[in-house]
Amino acid sequence: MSNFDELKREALLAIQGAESVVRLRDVEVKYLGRSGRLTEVLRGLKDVPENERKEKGKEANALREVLEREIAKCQSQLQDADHERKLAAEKIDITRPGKKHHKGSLHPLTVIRRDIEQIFGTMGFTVAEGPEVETEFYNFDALNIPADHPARDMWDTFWIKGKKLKTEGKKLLLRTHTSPVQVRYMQTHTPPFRIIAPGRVFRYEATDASHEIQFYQLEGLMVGRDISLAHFKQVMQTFLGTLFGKDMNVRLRPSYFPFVEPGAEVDMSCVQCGGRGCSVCKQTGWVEIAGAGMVHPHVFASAGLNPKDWQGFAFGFGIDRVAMMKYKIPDIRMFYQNDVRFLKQF
Ligand code: YSA
Repeated sequence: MSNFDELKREALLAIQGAESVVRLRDVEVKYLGRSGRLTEVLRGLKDVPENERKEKGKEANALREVLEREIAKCQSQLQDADHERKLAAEKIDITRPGKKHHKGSLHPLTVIRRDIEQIFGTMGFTVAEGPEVETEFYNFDALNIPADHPARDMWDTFWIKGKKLKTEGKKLLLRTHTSPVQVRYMQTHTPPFRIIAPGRVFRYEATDASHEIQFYQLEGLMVGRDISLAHFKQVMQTFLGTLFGKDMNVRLRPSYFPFVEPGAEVDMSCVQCGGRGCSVCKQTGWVEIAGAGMVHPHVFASAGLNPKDWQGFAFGFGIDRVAMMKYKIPDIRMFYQNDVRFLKQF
């Protein structure tokens, strides 16, 4: 059976010479595939004289088994070698410095708004909201500022041209303060209540280090049977003391807003110099932080509440200005420039 010996020798050489799994597969196809050399031999057995056929068939099958076994053995060796090579190539050097993944962060105005909401939350205040596109009625009239009132000049307004609200026949505007939320809330809720209303407001003003044309305010309102300015001062003291530290002092100065009587301006001791006097507080030791007062009877009336039954205080401050003091930021415009170098510090 020199044919079989020759075939075996040739096939074994080819198997041992295969340097990869792919090459080995080629060898397998060449000898054992459907048109492979040994397969052809097996197929040709039908033409072999009958007395030899059995013997040749046996030998051919034995050769097939040998080749299959050798191929399997060689395949497993090649796979092991492949695996080893891969492991060596992909070896992880755990001493190398890692890749830094930059994490996004909340905007400083969001951080401070959440902190402020949390502090007022501990005093029982809930959060209310109102629309940024407001009617002249809620932004002015309902707050005791009729069309011909000189106090309208206190707020430089972006009016929305050509739009009228059918129900009230009043012009639309971008709200100049969050005070309209007071009226909207009182119209739909029965006292006693205490709310804060943070939100975006708009003013037609020239910008500088402390003025933006759009910024954030936070309105506060507390109404009950016997709420007084003494309650207000304590609420402010607690709020500012928690946000800026226990040494913070608060004072009220008489002021004027059409929607409160009496009206007040709230000052806090300067965080920059601790009240000793510096350029931030213009050497006074105090920084103005909010407008406030006792809700005017006309405002109660325009919200449908009887001013003889209810009294309360309201206040409003600029969230941006509070954030500037808290984080010692010199220019309000930095909040809106989207400079990642600035934003990623928070
Ligand atoms: C007063 C009495 C109340 O009972 C209730 C609320 C108020 C506040 C009133 N609605 C108001 O808007 N007053 S204000 O015109 O003096 O603005 C309040 C605060 O907004 C200011 O103290 C300041 O912190 C901030 N602010 C005003 N104009 C700004 C500004 N912040 C940034 N850019 C501007 N252009």
